[in-house]
Amino acid sequence: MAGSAIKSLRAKWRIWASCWVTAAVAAALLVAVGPDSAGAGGKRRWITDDQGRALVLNGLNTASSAKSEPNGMPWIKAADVQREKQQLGSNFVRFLIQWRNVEPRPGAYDETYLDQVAERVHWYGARGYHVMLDMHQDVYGPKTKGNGAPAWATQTDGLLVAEQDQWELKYIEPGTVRAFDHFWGTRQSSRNLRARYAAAWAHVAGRFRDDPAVIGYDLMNEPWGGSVQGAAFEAGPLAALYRRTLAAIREVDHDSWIFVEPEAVSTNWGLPSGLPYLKDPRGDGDRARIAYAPHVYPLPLDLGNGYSGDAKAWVRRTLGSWRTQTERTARRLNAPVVIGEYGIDATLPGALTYVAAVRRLAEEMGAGTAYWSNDPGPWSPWERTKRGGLRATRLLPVLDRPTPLAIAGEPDTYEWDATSRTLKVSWRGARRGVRGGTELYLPERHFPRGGRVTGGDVISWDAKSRILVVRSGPGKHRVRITPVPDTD
Ligand code: 9MR
Repeated sequence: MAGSAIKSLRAKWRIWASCWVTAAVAAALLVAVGPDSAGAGGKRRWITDDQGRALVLNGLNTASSAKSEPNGMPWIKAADVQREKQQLGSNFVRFLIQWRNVEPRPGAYDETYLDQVAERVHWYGARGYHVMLDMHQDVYGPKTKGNGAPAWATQTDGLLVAEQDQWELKYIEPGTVRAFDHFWGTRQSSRNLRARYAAAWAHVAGRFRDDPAVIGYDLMNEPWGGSVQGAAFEAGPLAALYRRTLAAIREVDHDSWIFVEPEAVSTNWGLPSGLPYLKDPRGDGDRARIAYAPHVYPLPLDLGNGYSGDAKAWVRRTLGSWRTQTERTARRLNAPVVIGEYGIDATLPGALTYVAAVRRLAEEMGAGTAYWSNDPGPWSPWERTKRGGLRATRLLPVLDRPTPLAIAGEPDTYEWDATSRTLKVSWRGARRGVRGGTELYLPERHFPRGGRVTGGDVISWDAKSRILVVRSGPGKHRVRITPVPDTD
C-alpha cells in the first residue's frame, strides 16, 4: 500500500480511536455502574481443578483459521497439540467455535460439527489441558464481512459493509451496526435472536457438560454494541444476554465456568467496563462460577507500533490502567480473571519484551492467559517452513515460561524471576477440600537438569512433561526453585 494511503488509514483509525477514548471515559464518569464491591467477598477468586487446587491457566487460542473454514475446524491435528504440550507445557486452550456452525438453520444444531469439536477437545483433554469453548465472532458474521453468526441471524436491512484494510473498522460500517442492533433487539425486530443464541449455548453445554476436559464457556468473543455503546450497552443488552444465557446453560450444566467478556473496544485499551454483577443461578459467593475473560490490546499496538520508542511508555501506562480496570470489574463480578487474548506481531521491535510484560502482569494479577494465537505466522510461536513443516519463531522461548500450573491451597504470589532464574511460589495450604501437591512447570530451556527446591518437599519430578510436584498441607508455603547446577 502507498505511504499516503497508510497515513490516511492511520489517521482515520486514530480519529475513531480518540473519539472512543473520549466517549468511553465520559461514559465511565457519567454512568454509575454500582459499587466495586457488589457481590464480592474481597479476596481473589480462583478456578479450581477436581482436586480443589487453584489453576494457573496458561495456553493459546486455537485457532483463527477456524473462522473461515466452512466446517469451522481449526488447522491443528492431534500431533500439533502434542507439539504444543512438549514445547510450551500449556494446560489451557481457548478453543474457537462459531454460532454459524452450531446452528446452521434456526433451531437445527449440527451434531457432526459438535462431534468434530469434541474430537479436538479430546486431543487436548488427553494431554491434561483445560478447554474453554469460545463462541467467536468478529464483525458479527460472514454476511457482514466477519465471522461467527449464521446468515439466517444476520439482518442488515440492505445497508452495506465496505471492506477495510484495518479489519476492526468494519465494526462501524452501517450494515454491521444494523446487524448488531437487530441482534441486541435495540431496533424493532420481529425475531428474538438472543433467545436463539442462549438456546444454542444451552445445546453446546448439554453436549459438553460431562466432558472433564471442558472447563467452561466464553459466552461471546469481543462483544460490540452496534449503536448502543459504553456502559449503556454493557449494563443493558449485553448483561441481559449474559443473564439469559447463564440461565439457559444452568438448566443443563450446573458446574462449568461461565466466562464473560466486556465490550472489547475501550476495555482492550485499558478503559473501564460497565459490566454489572451477574448472579449465577448455582449460588453466590464461592458457589458462583462466573469468570471474567477480557482481552488486552493496547491502542498503540493496534495502530501498528511495536513496544519501542514513544509507544512503549504509552503501552506501559495502558497495561497499568488495564490492570486497575480489570481488577475493579473482576471484584464487582466476584470473578477470577483469565486474559482470553493477548498478542502481537512478534517481528515488531520490542514485541518479545511486551509479551513477557503481559505474562508478568498476569502473574501479579493471578490471572490465566491465552495467547492469540497458535496459527502459524508472525504472531505465533510457530511458522511454516517452505516444505510445509513448522518451526519455532522467536516468540516460542518467551511463551515457554516457568510457572505454577496448579496450586494446592490459596495462592499468595508466584513469579518467574528471569534475572535470578528463580521460580518463586507462595500459598496457604488448606486443611480440607484440596488434594495433591502444587504442580510447577519447569521448561528444559531454563531447567535443563531439573529444579532445586528450597522451602518445600518434592513429591515427584517428571523430566518428560517437566512437571515438578511439591508437597502442600495446612499452613504457609514459600518455595523457590532454581536450576540444578551442572556440577550437582
Ligand atoms: O488475527 C486475526 C486476523 O488475522 C483476522 O483478520 C481478524 C478478523 O477475523 O481477527 C484477528 O484476530 C482477532 C480476534 O478474532 C479477536 N481479537 C483480536 C484478534 C487480533 O486482531
